[in-house]
Amino acid sequence: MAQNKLITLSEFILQRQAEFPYAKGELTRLLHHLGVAAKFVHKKVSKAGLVDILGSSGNTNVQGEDQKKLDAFAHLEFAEMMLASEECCGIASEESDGIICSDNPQAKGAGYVLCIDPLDGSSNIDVNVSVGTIFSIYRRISPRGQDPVLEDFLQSGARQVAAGYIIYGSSTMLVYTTGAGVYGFTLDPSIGEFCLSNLSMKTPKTGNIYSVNQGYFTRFPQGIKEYIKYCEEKDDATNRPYSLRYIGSLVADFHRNMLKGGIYLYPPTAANPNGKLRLLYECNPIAFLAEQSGGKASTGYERVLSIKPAEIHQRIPFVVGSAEMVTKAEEFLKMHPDKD
Ligand code: P6P
Repeated sequence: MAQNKLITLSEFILQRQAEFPYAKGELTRLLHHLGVAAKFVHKKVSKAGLVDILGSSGNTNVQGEDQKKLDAFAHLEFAEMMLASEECCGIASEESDGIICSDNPQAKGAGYVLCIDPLDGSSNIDVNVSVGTIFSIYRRISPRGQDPVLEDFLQSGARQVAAGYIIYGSSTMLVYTTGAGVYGFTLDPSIGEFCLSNLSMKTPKTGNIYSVNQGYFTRFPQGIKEYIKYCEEKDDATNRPYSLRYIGSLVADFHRNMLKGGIYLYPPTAANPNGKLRLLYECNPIAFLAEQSGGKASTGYERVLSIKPAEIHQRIPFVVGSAEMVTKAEEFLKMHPDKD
């Protein structure tokens, strides 16, 4: 029987290079460097309990959140590796207030910018629950040869040329899209390579899993409350009640729902009228993957990928997953408009 040929990430990207809109090898090198940085972060995450990398760094990040040591490590690892690739001229990171550029003239001449959440769900690190890196890549608008400008990062999500995540879970996987489907690679630590494991990932049209922080139920808009009640009601014809699965790590919840079918919701509350998740480096890349795998991503009212960002750390309400489930949630929000 033919041995299934092992296809590494680098080999796959090269094979598919012809499909990239700008097949000059630049995006190939960018994705390759991303994979290398992911291996370094994997190494630290996989033995976090054994090295002095757990716990708080003692700093708070620009979001005012406690910055974990591993957050800071992952941020530096990806920032240095991506700028060193000389294909990325600047980075917008959850862990940095402003844009990160390089003094290297080669990097200034690069054609891409990166938006990244270096380690999402980091509050889970100390309790050994899956965490993830989320990334989004755009072609720069500003001319090459100078530092990037804010406009390079404030492009709508529909203009992403690549996006994906690395999930550091029972195995470490890199999942990405360049707009021609979603592909998953599993890290084989014995050879240090990400190997193709999921060809053309598809989100089931519907499912019976809903992911939301039920503890905030009383603070949600009426339409979300009604949708959650709908998920909890018994109805054999529509396979309800659904199961509530909420890991507290967007990448882990999204990855499971993409494979099995399901919906993830991070709604607005009075205290956080735009929700918690960031548009540039959480919602847009996940929305690109969702749509490329046949799913759907909205704020509950509008398509995420159509939003023109106003600032790099902008937050939006987020509903993502199986297309029919997201549509149903949107219908409840329409039926129960928020009282002003
Ligand atoms: P809460 C992690 O901080 C994160 O950004 C997502 O990964 C996760 O789904 C969500 O926030 C958890 O937030 O408020 O429910 O603890």
